[in-house]
Amino acid sequence: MELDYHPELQGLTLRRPQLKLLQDVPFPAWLADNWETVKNFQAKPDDLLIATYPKSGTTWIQEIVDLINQNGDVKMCKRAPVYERIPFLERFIEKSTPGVELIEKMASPRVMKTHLPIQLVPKSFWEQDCKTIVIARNGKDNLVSNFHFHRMDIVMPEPGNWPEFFQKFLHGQVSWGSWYDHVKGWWEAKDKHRILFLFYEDMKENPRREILKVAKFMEKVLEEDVIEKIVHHSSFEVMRDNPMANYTTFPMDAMNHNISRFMRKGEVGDWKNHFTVSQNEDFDEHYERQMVHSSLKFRNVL
Ligand code: PPS
Repeated sequence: MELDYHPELQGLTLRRPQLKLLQDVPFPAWLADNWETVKNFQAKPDDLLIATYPKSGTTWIQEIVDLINQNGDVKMCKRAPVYERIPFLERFIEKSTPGVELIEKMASPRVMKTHLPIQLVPKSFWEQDCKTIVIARNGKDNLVSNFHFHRMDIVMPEPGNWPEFFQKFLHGQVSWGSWYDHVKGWWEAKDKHRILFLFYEDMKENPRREILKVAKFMEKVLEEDVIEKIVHHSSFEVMRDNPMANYTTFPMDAMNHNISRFMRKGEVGDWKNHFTVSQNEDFDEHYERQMVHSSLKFRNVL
């Protein structure tokens, strides 16, 4: 594992943050405490925003977008870790450059990621009519991935044990709030702004088809051999073994891959290895109530 990419961060004594409410949505304290900076972020018209609920396939889309922008030049895509090539807008970690500052130093056209729910996205993105790529993942797998991520990433609040985290997730008492509100909010916004809405399950089913949708949205025309390269280099196995895509360049005292790898399984349906029969019934019943009025449909949920 690469450990010296961020010498300034080695030996940090990071403590897990508390959750703090911001307009009724819970966030890690490091974000809530820096909210004004995020809120006042100035977007530019050619900015591309990748917006997701955490653990929905954000990094996957980041890698694909960068591969498209670099016309499949894999070496160029290894110029820096993915979180520096495409910074996280609302990230504020002790001693490291805030996401906003990384973005401000970038040349246009800039690409950045956010996990913000639609109602909290800085208004400059809409004033500038920026494009946004959203990827959503079925709630059950999202819950499982989120649980393991909380275990390994110290900058996330304490997850508790599996049954505890399960309940917190269902009731939206986790960072970036309710999965239901988040996905429904972005789904409803998709016809009002320039938004491409993708599903993790579709990407798994046919990555080539979804990559072509992304390229079209970015107004890029790709040669056949470039498409092949992008499909290959954005596959789970290749990204898992690529230090510039798999977060192993991040200091171990922030993300501990011995507890759970960032690139953990990358599958659809892993929830079946975690949910008890009664948890599954609880989830389905809750899901039904939350989603009854929405036209948003996920596969592999029930
Ligand atoms: S984060 O921290 O919110 O940015 O995480 P995010 O990137 O959204 O989600 C991480 C999960 O996505 C899986 N992943 C992939 N799946 C399939 N193919 C590719 N290429 C890929 N890249 C990342 C990653 O393994 C996490 O899911 P789980 O289920 O935990 O394995």
